[in-house]
Amino acid sequence: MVYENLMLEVKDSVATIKITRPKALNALDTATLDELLEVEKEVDDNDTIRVVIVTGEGKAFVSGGDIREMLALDAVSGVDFSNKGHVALSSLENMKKPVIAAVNGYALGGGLEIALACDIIYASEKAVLGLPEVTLGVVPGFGGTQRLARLIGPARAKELILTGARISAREAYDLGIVNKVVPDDELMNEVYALASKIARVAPLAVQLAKDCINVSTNVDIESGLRHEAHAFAILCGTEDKNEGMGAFLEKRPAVFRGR
Ligand code: DAK
Repeated sequence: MVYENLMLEVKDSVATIKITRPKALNALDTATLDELLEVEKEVDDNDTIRVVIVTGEGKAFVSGGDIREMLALDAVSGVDFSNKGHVALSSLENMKKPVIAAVNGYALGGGLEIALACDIIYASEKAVLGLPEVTLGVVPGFGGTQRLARLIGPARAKELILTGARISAREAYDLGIVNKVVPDDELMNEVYALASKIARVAPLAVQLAKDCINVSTNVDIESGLRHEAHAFAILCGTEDKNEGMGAFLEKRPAVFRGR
């Protein structure tokens, strides 16, 4: 598949999706949301890929929803735009494979919302993050009010969202939004190192561990524990579980095949 507003690179079982719409600092218009949904499917369906990285080209990760396009929306086209955004970001959050956001620069509005739908966020020390939608007369519409409040608690989420403040990567780290802040020129190396670590362990176990943690944010503890038990039981039926435990006992490195 050929994309106009993003690039897909696959290397050593790690896929990198780079959003490349420099004329609007990688802002999300309808065409980019469509492509994002397509590439998510392509990557999730490809069994050779174990880990996914999402990043942006140039000085922005993603500068938000496309303000020019949103200004022109009416009630009917607004529903389409809104649905596309929700589908693309929910699908990102629910990808089987783990997704790392490499926040290389501005991650504002829909940009931060994309990062929040990823599993782990590493940020350049130059990155600027925020949900400035109230400064434009709207609310975060791609899940930001829900995901940020669950991640850092309602009071801290309200302080950010109700002011529309832009914060540094270090402040985002202190709030618990970002996992790690790294020097700008080391961001991709650090992210690849993390991706490689995850790519080396049992892929089905990684996928189900991600799924269990995602479920944990939406259900009571008893339901979550039942889900975890089922995941464990499924993994007991895999070749990788026999390989992992067998390799440990035979004192050799395990070779996981995702079966
Ligand atoms: N949309 C469209 N164009 C954008 C853009 C954006 N979000 N951000 C930047 N650009 C364009 C600029 O207009 C400019 O275009 P030209 O003038 O060259 O044609 C070009 O990118 C370069 O931008 P600047 O000249 O402004 O570059 P600077 O380095 O000076 O500043 C900046 C960078 C990122 C600080 C600044 O561009 C900026 O503040 N951008 C806007 C950031 C922002 O407010 N983002 C939040 C957007 S609102 C919903 C779903 C989603 C949403 C809402 C509802 N529903 C489901 C209902 C989401 C809303 C948002 O994300």
